[in-house]
Amino acid sequence: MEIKNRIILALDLQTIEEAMKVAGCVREHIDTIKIGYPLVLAEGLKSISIVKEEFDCKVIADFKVADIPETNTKIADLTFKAGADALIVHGFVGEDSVKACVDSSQKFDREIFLLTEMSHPGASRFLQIAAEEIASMGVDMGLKNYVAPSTKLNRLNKIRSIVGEDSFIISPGVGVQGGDPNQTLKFANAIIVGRSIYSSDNPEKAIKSIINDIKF
Ligand code: O7M
Repeated sequence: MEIKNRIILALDLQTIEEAMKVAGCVREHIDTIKIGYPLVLAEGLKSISIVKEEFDCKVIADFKVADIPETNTKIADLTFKAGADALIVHGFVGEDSVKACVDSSQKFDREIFLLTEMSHPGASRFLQIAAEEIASMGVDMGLKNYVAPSTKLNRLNKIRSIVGEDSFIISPGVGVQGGDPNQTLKFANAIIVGRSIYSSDNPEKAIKSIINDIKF
């Protein structure tokens, strides 16, 4: 996936009006938006098509899908039917559950991202232990898109070494959670940024400052 300025906006607002306002402020600088539960639970799945139509952008649906295969299929089918270009899927649930989402993505000619390890401190207790095996499972399944944390660079580096240089890693945790854009982009293809942009008094200034800091 090509991502303008290597930045994905995490649009974790809870009204479509606020979401459109923030995305409108930064529209010149991005072409990929991540929409997750905060906006979709507040405003519905239609948020995906509303954002796509207004900003002519790619939408990654962050539903961290983690259920049995049959339920995953339903979730993925609904998400792709709603217009999402890609869906984020948890890896810890195992190959059959992930495959259900892969099959759905292929049916709709869309993509999935496999979530290997998470950025928050609590993830170190359970998910970190499984993360390398999750990444290896993704490789065995032929997957090319991954999510790995910017807040734990040694872990991000490790995941990169497992999935290989030709895989595409997107990395959350930059900014408020402590991750650094340049350090992260040594190992990841793109960063995911939410609050540093949407909670700023001036979202456009905030994104420009991140872009200026990134040494391409
Ligand atoms: O920049 P923030 O901290 O305001 O937002 C980060 C976004 O990335 C937010 O939408 C989180 O839900 C998401 N995220 C993480 O912060 N950590 C993770 O490990 C994984 C994700 C994510 O996007 O998962 C796919």
